[in-house]
Formats: sequence, structure tokens, C-alpha cells
Amino acid sequence: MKSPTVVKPPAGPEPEDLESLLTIRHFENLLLRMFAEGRLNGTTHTCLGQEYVPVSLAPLLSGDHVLSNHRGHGHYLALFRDPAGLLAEIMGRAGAVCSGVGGSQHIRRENYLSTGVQGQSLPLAVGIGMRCKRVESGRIAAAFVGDGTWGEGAVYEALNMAALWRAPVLVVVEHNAVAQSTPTHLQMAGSIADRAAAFGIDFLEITGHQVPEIRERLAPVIRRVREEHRPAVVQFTTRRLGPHSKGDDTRAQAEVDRLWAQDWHRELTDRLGEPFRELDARIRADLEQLAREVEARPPAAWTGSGLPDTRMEYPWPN
Ligand SMILES: Cc1ncc(C[n+]2csc(CCOP(=O)(O)OP(=O)(O)O)c2C)c(N)n1
Ligand SMILES: [Mg+2]
Repeated sequence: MKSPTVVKPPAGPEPEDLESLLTIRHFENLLLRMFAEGRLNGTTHTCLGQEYVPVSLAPLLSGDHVLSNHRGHGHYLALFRDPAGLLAEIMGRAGAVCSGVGGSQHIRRENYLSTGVQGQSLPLAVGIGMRCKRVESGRIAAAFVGDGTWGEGAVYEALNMAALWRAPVLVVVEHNAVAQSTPTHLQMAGSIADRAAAFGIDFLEITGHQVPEIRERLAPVIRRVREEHRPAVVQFTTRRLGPHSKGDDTRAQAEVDRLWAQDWHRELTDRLGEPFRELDARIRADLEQLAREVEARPPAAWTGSGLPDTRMEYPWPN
């Protein structure tokens, strides 16, 4: 008699990954609530639904250069686990990671840099990658970009050079099928896989949201980038659960509901039960408390960038 096939449930995230996932989820929810209550100004783009992408990558990129984009809170939090510094930055309060001058989109810390300018990070990543190859052997440059950003010409100039010069660059695409209000199928011909192939660049697509499985698939790709200087593109086929920024979701409600039904948070709530709910409630409450503390602080004061002053006097030296 044939023995019944046992379907192994997917491995759950490690405790520190769960904590990162939930910190990012509740950080982003908190920001949207605070905007609605008039407690925040400026802008913000939350990564609700996409939290598992940077959480999966974080330990694989330790010590590397990471270039982030406008939807970067999760990228920062997964790497630095510093909700206090980021919230203070977004609120312009004491303790801000960039003295409150960077806000939501422009953060620099150690080898991490984010920008709100779409497509800017890829040429930068190639330059940094070349530096890694020459003087920081073993390090790579990883850049997060959205699917809509593949409409920028700079992306292709960068891919061309990365392939030609064998720059250790990892391009992480968070393909959420939408760019602001434009569905990707209305603006992208062909596919990102084919575009990477045109440059002879390795490509991997990740469709699931299980952190341990994703890490297992990513590890050999990142190892090749690091050791063989083969640039790679990894496409996470993911979902944006929230608005583009705040209150500007133009998608049909039924479409958004369909995405929420596939959310990792819902799946883990069902699978992990009470301990997950308890951790979830604790992290949410801790962040609410943090927001009250940060709100009560004085405004952030510019303390200098901590970097050598590289400004040049005019006339520029040759
Ligand atoms: C050079 C440039 N053009 C336009 C914008 C305005 N803008 C900000 S986000 C965005 C859409 C980006 O879509 P995508 O790359 O898919 O990332 P997602 O927002 O879906 O994460 C646009 C057009 C910008 N920030 N920079
Ligand atoms: Mg997008």
C-alpha cells in the first residue's frame, strides 16, 4: 500500500524575523493613523504587504551597501531595528537618525542610503559595486526598486554597465503591479525577466512570502553576486496593501480586498494562533507608546552629518 503523502507545513519565521515583520507592519499602520489624526505632516509611502521582502534579505546583506527608495521604512527597520530613530526622523524630533532633515524618504546611516528619486539608486549601486570590487572585496551593493521604476532609462544604463563590468550589484525589484495609480500591465511591455536576460543578467522570481524559504533561494544568488561578481535581479512578486502614499488608492475595493486575503499577516495569524496574536498586540502597543514619547520630544537639532565635509569651493579643483 502506498503511504499517504505528508505535506510539510512551511517553516514559520524565526522569533527575530517575526518581531521585524510585526514592527514594520505596525510602524506603517501607526504612520497612516497619525497622518489621519493630523499628528504627522510631510509625506509617507508605506510598505504594507511587502514587509517580508527586506526581512528576508536583511541577514544576507549584513555589512553590504543598501540603496533604498521612497517606500523604504521596512528596508531601514529590517536592517537597523530602530523604530525610535526613524519615527523621530519622520516627525523631526530629537533622536532622529538624520537630525530630521531627511524625513521619510532620505535616510543615510552607515552603508544605507535612501532616495525618493525613482531610478537614481541603480547607477549609484553600479558605482558603489565597482568600488566594492576594487577596494572592499566581499561586499556588494543592493538596490531596492519598484516595478514602475523600470520605465526610467537610467535603469538600463546601469544594467548595461553592471553586466559589462561585472559589478557586484543585486537589484531587488518589489513588483507590486502598480506605480502610484498606474497598473503595471498598462505601462510595461514584456517583462523584467526578459529585460534582465537582454543584458545576460541572472534573474530570480520569488512569489511566496515565507521568510525561511525565500532566504534559502536567495542565498546562492547573493553568493554568486558576492564571489563571482555576477550582477543579479531578484523580482519579488508582491502586493501593496495600502495607498500609494496616504488616502490615494485608486484601485477597485474588490482588488484591494483580494490582496488582503493573501496577506502574510493573515496567514500567520491563522497558522500560529494565540502566541502570534499576543506578540502582535504587544508590538502594536509598544509603538503607540513610542509615538507618544517621540511626540513629546523637542524638535530635532542639526548636529552635522558626522561625515568629513566634502563640499568643494568654486572654482572646482581639476
Ligand atoms: C524621477 C521620479 N519620477 C517620478 C516620481 C514620483 N513617484 C514617486 S513613487 C512613483 C511610483 C513608483 O512606482 P514603483 O516603482 O512601482 O514603486 P511603488 O511605489 O509601487 O513601490 C512615482 C512616479 C519620483 N519620485 N521620481
Ligand atoms: Mg510598483
